[in-house]
Amino acid sequence: MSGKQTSRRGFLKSGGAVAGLVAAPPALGLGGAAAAAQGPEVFDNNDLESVLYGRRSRFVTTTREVEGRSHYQTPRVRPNPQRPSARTPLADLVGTITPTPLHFTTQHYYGIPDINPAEHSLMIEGLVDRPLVFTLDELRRFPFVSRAYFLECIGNRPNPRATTVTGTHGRMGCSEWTGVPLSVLLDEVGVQAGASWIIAEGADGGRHTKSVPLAKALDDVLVAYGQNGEPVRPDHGFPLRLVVPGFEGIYNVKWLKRIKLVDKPYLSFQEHSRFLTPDPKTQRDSYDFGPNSVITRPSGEQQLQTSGMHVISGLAWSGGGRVSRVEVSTDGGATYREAELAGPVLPKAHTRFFLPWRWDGGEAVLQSRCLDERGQLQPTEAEYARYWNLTRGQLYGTIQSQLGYCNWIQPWKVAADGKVTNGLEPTDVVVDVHA
Ligand SMILES: Nc1nc2c(c(=O)[nH]1)N[C@H]1C(S)=C(S)[C@@H](COP(=O)(O)O)O[C@H]1N2
Ligand SMILES: [Mo]
Repeated sequence: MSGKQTSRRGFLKSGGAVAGLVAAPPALGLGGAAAAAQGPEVFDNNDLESVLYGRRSRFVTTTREVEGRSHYQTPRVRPNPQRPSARTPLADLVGTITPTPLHFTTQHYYGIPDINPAEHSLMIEGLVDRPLVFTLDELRRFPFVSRAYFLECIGNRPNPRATTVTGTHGRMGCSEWTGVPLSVLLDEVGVQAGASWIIAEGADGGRHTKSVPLAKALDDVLVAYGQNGEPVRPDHGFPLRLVVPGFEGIYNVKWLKRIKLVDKPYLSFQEHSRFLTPDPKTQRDSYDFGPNSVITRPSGEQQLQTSGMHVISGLAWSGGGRVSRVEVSTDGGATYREAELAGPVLPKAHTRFFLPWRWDGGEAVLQSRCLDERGQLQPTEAEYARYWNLTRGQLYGTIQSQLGYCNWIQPWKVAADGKVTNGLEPTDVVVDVHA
């Protein structure tokens, strides 16, 4: 093992090693802790259980990260603390699709329902010609699409207190969703003149409800039954969920059971409880999320072992469509270079980028910025604050959902000893609510 390690480093030092690095990642749990940790037991890769339902190597131990308490002044709103939310371990992932068991999950109030798909149905009613109830079986008889879309909670925000990229951006994932375009079902029921919004409702105890503009519903919204090639898992809405590409996560109603066509948006509980703000200049709803990106490697708590060739890699995405360009800076934003986009660049989906980088062993500040196909450029923290006329205290002391989409740039600082830490200036108060 150490022999291999040494020879790989020798190879890297001798240069021209970028391809080697990509072809032979040391382990998915990059650097130190995760790579060193091992599963609790030795299991047999050849047993029937592994044949029937594949499992990962016992040397890969990455898990989701359970959400801690919100800021101490934030009242405990969840009566079901046994079922916390959890973040995606972004630093340990490669590519663009989030493995479903590692996809973040946000849970409001009532836990995960145990739904028998044979007894579940979707009702579409309200301002329609023919109210209809669709069983799962009936939905499977309609034309469908499979599309990769990111799903992100408004609770994601660069955070000076967070030590890892999971802490700053772990409330997101990207899946291939399969389902019936809502436009197809709306065609079936016949939308009446005067309808301009839909209300979507879930079957969880809290009856999670969200208003969605009809124009969006007719555009690219899906009634999804598949996620990454299998039925949507219970965490994520089994057996049916709404997928509202590029919009705030809260729109993506899980355990979807009812859609009502209405003539105006309704302020549901979820929409007023933590989403209203006294300042009319700040937005209540985040429709299309703006351009965003973050470096996942190297990122907080990772350790560069040696100077020389590295690859800086991360994710870029935008609710406004495709990522058109990602730029990476190694000097805290003084200069930027264009990164390469690895893999397909799909609208409203995570796009993996990388930039080969020769580390000279000195201090560096790594950060990325995304330009999307609408020409929108990801702002710095200072630009964001100036635009909304907010102090740094307000930027981090306000609940995320009351600020709007927090897409400013997240820098990572590399010290001379190779240790990577959060590059944002410290601040006194950080409110962190997983909305
Ligand atoms: N029925 C229902 N749908 C829901 C929620 C919920 O609590 N109940 N949470 C919403 C929020 S705030 C987010 S960010 C996403 C999270 O989806 P995920 O758990 O599949 O990652 O689901 C949304 N849909
Ligand atoms: Mo959310």
